[in-house]
Amino acid sequence: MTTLDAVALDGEVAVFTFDHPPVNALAQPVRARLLAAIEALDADPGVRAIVLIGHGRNFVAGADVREFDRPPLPPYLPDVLARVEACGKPVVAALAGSTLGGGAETALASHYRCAAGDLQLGFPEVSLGLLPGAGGTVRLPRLAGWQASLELMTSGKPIGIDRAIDLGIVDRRVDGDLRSGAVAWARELARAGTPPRRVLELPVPASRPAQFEEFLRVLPATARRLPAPPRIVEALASAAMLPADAALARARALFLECLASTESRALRHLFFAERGAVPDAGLARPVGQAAVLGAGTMGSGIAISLASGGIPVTLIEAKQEALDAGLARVKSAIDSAERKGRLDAAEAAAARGRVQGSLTLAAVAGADLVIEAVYENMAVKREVFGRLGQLARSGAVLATNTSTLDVDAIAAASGRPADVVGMHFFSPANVMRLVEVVRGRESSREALATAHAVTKRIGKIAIPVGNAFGFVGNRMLYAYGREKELMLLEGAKPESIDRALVDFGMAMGPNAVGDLAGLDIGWQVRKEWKEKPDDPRFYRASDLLAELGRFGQKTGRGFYRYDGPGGERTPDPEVSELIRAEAERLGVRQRSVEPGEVVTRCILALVNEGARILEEGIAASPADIDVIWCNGYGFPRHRGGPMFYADTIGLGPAVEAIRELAKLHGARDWTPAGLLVTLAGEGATFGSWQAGREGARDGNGGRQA
Ligand code: T1G
Repeated sequence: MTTLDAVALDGEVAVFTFDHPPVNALAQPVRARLLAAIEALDADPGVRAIVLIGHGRNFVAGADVREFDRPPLPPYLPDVLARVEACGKPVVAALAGSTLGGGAETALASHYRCAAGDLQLGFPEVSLGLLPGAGGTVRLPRLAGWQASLELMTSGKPIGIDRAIDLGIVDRRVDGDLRSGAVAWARELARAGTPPRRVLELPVPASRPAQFEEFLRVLPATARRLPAPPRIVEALASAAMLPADAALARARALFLECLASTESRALRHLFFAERGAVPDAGLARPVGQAAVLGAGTMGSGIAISLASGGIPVTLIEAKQEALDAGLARVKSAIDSAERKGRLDAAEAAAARGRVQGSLTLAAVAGADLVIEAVYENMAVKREVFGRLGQLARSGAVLATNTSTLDVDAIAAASGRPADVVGMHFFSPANVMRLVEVVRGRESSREALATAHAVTKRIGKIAIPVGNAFGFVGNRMLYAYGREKELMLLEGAKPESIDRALVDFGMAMGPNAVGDLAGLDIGWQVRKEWKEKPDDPRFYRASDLLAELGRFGQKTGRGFYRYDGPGGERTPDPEVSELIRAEAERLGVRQRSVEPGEVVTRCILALVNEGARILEEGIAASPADIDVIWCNGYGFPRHRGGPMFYADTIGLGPAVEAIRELAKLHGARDWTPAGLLVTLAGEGATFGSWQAGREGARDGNGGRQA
């Protein structure tokens, strides 16, 4: 597309269209086209006003994030936007859909802004470890004030048209055709001789220097520790204190500091890793109706996700009271989503209307997709799939939500294993965005593609995994947990282990997570787990507490006590005493365990197990493992996931550290994975290894399901 292609004349009004699929990102060619167009139109006597508009449903979703990992190419966005603002004729930005980051900054550099009702305007740079680097921190406050600018840029959350108008960012709403509405307004401005209104020339709103320190102080500690949020506040404070040019230069310098940070590289890595294409998308079968077996916590959570995602669902249970409880959970979750504005009234009503209950398994007959979420027991699941294989219509996809059991054994019971896949949702299923889509030995590409497509359709992230004990996430969790359990026996307190990992960035410590999920769950799984390591210390602390009925939050006691007035979590010295006695019985000498050791052992256990999983092909890429751990297990996003993190510490040092741990704790758990040793030996990274494989694969046809 040439500059001329991007420009159309409508009388004395020129319309520049951003047309760069899929989201009109401001890639280098787009920036060059915009700059050339503005210079040409500004000099063209026949043009008296300019409209900027996006092709398709979005205005502009920001800079092209892919370019941030390459050497920067001119023209640079700040310069392009300075030229837009300097234009001698009114520039009207016609906004719709995603108007984000550099797209919002382009709107602010324009002289007037109108928008359609579906506007989503925001500054999501912070979620990429960045800050608005093209003048947004200097222009936005001149329209919206300091507080709103601080909130918009540190939260990254978009706002709708009403709020954008209230804040003075958008001047007017256009109902009906946005383009003709914008052109009409631009013509009106031109004929009225209305001069350009440059935001940088607007007065700087009054501010209190303390205002910025105060805002920083109330930011969550986790945000304050990251590079971007404090720099956003500093860039805004500079805009309050310095002349515009100096403030723009300061913001650019802070932007470049963020861009070079490991945290931003990690977040950009996850941005693209979470947006992988649906494998074999063309093979996916249509899903107009779904059924969920089991209305427990997982089943009802899955039903909520399907219904909120637009898919009618029948929730099936054996007993009336269980069904009623499940339907009540569905209703209250949709009600709360409406209260919190995640669904508007119409969407909430539609979602409620899509859920119905049934007490007969035969109700699956009308479903294109059946998701089983019954009790985690092989015999129970095989019995259910035996009947499902008979009752479900041919071509229907049969998914099991098992988190640890053998999908092939379950599939075999159905008599139609090609239609069977695993769809491993994470609790709470209506909140957690991750689904491990498990390919069984005989799962068909159609069935897998259907599971991936439905997962994306309901707004979740589908990651393909192989059928092995614990698939990817839980298998790595066992290695991570193995180390924390050993350190408990070696003398570390549950709360100090959790503190060390939370300080590393984990959303929650493993002992608190155990109490939340219920220590009885893992205990049951381990009792059925035939191949578990033959080591009396293996998960001995958790099993001991479970044997004593300390299941965690659900019994008021687990690794912590929850029986205080507010039910808040408090350390329980009795637990350390119970574990000390058990350690003595097992002959484990207790000692002090430093936080650094906790992090090293738990995180390297993840990395090493992740490498083994890649060797076995249970995960398709290191990036997939990172997405699983950041979306399913609370691994810190600013560290990019376990495999990306390993690349940041270096695979050589990681292998050395693992070999040191082998000397201290034995080679059984601490033999470095072959892949890790190979890559370390080559001075390579998981990232370069993946890129090499993708390069080879793209040579022969994309991501395997
Ligand atoms: N750059 C490059 N590719 C992008 C992109 C971007 N900004 N946004 C989306 N894509 C690709 C994405 O990888 C996927 O590709 C496809 O578009 C569809 O995306 C200077 C520094 C706009 C709300 O952070 O939030 O501006 O997988 O699956 O669900 O100050 O994409 O098909 O090959 O997400 O409809 C700030 C990021 C950049 C917005 C659409 N902007 N994008 O959601 O589709 S930094 C952002 C989104 C910046 C300035 C700073 C969402 C969306 P593929 P998708 P979607």
